[in-house]
Amino acid sequence: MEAESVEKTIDLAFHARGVTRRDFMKFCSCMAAVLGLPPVFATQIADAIEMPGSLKSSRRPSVLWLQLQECAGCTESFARASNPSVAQAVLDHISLDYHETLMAAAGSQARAARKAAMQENAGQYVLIVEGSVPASDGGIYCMMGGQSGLDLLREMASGAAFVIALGTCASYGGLAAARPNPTGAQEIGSVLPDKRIVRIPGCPPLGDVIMGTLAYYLVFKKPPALDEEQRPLFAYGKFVHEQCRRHSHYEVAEMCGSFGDSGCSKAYCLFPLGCKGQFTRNACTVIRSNMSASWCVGSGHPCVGCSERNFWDEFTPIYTLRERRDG
Ligand code: FSX
Ligand code: F3S
Repeated sequence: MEAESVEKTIDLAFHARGVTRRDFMKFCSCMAAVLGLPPVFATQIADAIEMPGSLKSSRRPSVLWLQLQECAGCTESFARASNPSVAQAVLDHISLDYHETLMAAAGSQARAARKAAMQENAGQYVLIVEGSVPASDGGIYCMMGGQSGLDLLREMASGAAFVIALGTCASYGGLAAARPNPTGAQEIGSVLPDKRIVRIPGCPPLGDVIMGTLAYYLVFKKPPALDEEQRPLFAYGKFVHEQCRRHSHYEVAEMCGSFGDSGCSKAYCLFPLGCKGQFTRNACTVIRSNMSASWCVGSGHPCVGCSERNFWDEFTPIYTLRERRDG
C-alpha cells in the first residue's frame, strides 16, 4: 500500500469513530504503560500502528478473530477496553478482516471475506481464537456454515503467523470443559500441537491486555515475554492478592464475615467469602475492566480465579475457602 493511502486509511478509520490524534497518542501511552515499557515507546507503538517510513509500503497486518464455544464475553471485554473507540479504530486500521460478531457481513459473505483474507495474507496474519473447541463426535457441537469449529480452527491456524488463545475457554477449555464436559471441549492448543500459542486467560480477559499484546506484536514482530503457561508476563506476572488494595486488611486479619456486614462496608478482605486472589495470576487490580471502571474485588465481590486453569472445577463452589498461603 502506498504511503498516502496508508495515511488516508488511518485518518478515515479515526475520523469515522470520532478519534482525534490526541486520543490516539494517549492510547499509545496507555498501551506502553500496560506493557510496562518506558513512555518513549508510545511513539514506537504509534509508528507501528501507522506504519511510517519504510514500512509504509507494506500491507496492513491482517487480524482474523474466530469464535468457537464461548459466550462472546471476550469480544465484549475488548469492546469495553479503556478507550474502545481508539482500540476499534486501530483494529479497523490494522485490518480486522474476520470477526462474526463485529463485522457487517454475515453468512456466505463473511466466509468469503475470511477465505480472501487467509489467501492474501497467508503465513502473515494474526489469529485470535475465543472459545474452547468441542472435539467429541467429530466436532459436531460447534458448526459454522456446515464446517466444524475443529476443522475451521485447524484451517485458520495453518496460515497464521501468530495465534492468541483469548479467554479461559480458548486457553484452558473454560466453562464448556468443566465436568462433565459433554462436548469434549478442549483448549485450542490441544488440537494445534505444532503452533506456539499465546494465552490471554480470564473469563473474560481484560480488554487492555488483548490490545497491549497486539500492540507489542506490531512493534516488535514477536509476542511479549511469556511465563511458563505462555501468558504475557506484563499481565500475569503477579498474583491478584499481591497487588490488591485490600491486602493491608488481610495482613492484620480485618475480614468480611458475610456480605453486607460492617467489614464489607469498610472494604475489608474478602478471603472468608471465598476470594481466590491468592491463587490467581492477573492484572485486574491495575488494569481493570469496563473502560477501567472497576474489577471484581473493587466492586466488593471475591475473586473467583477466572483466569486459572480448571477454575470451574477446582475453585468452586465460589463462596468457599481454599487453603491459605503464606503472605
Ligand atoms: Fe465468555 Fe470468551 Fe468466558 Fe470463555 O471470554 S467471558 S465463557 S473465557 O471464551 O466469551
Ligand atoms: Fe487478597 Fe482477596 Fe483479600 S485478593 S487481600 S484475599 S480480598
